[in-house]
Amino acid sequence: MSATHNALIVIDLQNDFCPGGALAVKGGDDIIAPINTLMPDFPVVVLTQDWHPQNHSSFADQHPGAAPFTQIDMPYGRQTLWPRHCVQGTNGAAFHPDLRTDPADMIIRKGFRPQIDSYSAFFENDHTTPTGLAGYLRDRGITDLTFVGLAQDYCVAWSAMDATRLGFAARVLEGACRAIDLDGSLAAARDAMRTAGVTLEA
Ligand code: VGL
Ligand code: ZN
Repeated sequence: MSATHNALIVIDLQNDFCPGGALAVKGGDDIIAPINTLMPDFPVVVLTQDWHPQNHSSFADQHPGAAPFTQIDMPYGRQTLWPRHCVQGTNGAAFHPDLRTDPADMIIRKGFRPQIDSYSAFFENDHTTPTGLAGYLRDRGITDLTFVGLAQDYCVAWSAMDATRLGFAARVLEGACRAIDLDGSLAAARDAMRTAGVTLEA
């Protein structure tokens, strides 16, 4: 895997997505040691960080009467409402303390605009507004991406599907991901990823 055109993309390994966090993913911290072990195999390592302002529109508490894990219509499409999580500068938004961050060449933040969510590392949820990650990877000659992290059925899946749409080869190491699995969202995401040409590996 040390071929110079490969990058490891570690999605949202932050305290709020790990047990005890505001939007905890079951077993989210189980994948940290394996991910740390993978890092030296890749010439480029990128970490993403969900990074929301206090008044982010994906928070259920910004919509009077709305409960977390329900959906609303936003100008860019359907949006699931989440418990308040990964607020900029809080401990919940920090990387899990066991995650190695020194090997990362690049840390990209997303979801910082109040009016739009950003699951993907490449585009906000309008599928149009870029984060800049594609340009960074292309400038570095990267063609093949390996995705790990949280949550497999949201930010990992949306990132991997955008990667194939952008012309990168994309694979997801499922053993190094954990899912929220809301109403069958993991099965749906796995089907959608396969249809998009993402390789799912154990
Ligand atoms: C995520 C829901 C809300 C994720 C981020 O990292 O998968 N999910 N914000
Ligand atoms: Zn979020």
